[in-house]
Amino acid sequence: MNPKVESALNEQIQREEYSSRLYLAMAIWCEVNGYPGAAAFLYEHAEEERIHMLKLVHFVNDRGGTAKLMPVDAPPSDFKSLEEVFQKIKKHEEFITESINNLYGITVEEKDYTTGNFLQWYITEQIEEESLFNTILDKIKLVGADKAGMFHIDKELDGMTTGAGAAGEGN
Ligand code: OFO
Repeated sequence: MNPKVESALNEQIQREEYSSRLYLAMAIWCEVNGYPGAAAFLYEHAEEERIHMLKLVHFVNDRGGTAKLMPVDAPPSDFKSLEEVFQKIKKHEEFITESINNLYGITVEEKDYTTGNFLQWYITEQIEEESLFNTILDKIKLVGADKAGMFHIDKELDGMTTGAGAAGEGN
């Protein structure tokens, strides 16, 4: 595998791992601050980011490279509000989009069209994620400080989970 592409893919593996930890930290905050629906949604999203990471790991290994795990920073664990949580998610996803685009740019420079083709999935995924988080953030902003509205949004977020990444309850 092209060493420049391999190293850029490994950096992306680190970013996806960080994304997973960031959303896990946010899920924990939501769970202990009275937003069980948002918590379930974010626990599940943390799992999705782990899948994004694993897809990259397998791709690197299958193409003759070696996936490398790098140190991952501790994510923030305290937030002022649910709005701040989703604002930070939006910003983070914009950063990830930029990072995927840069990665794609490297594959073009290096004429590694196989990896470029593989990255199309991530490019599409980022469009979907940015749109999803923008929608959620718009709703949160609309509701503002209204407790009943916020309760409703939390329920709605709960309804958006599939149950695959649920926290699990009891034993
Ligand atoms: Fe949220 O898409 Fe991967 O990082």
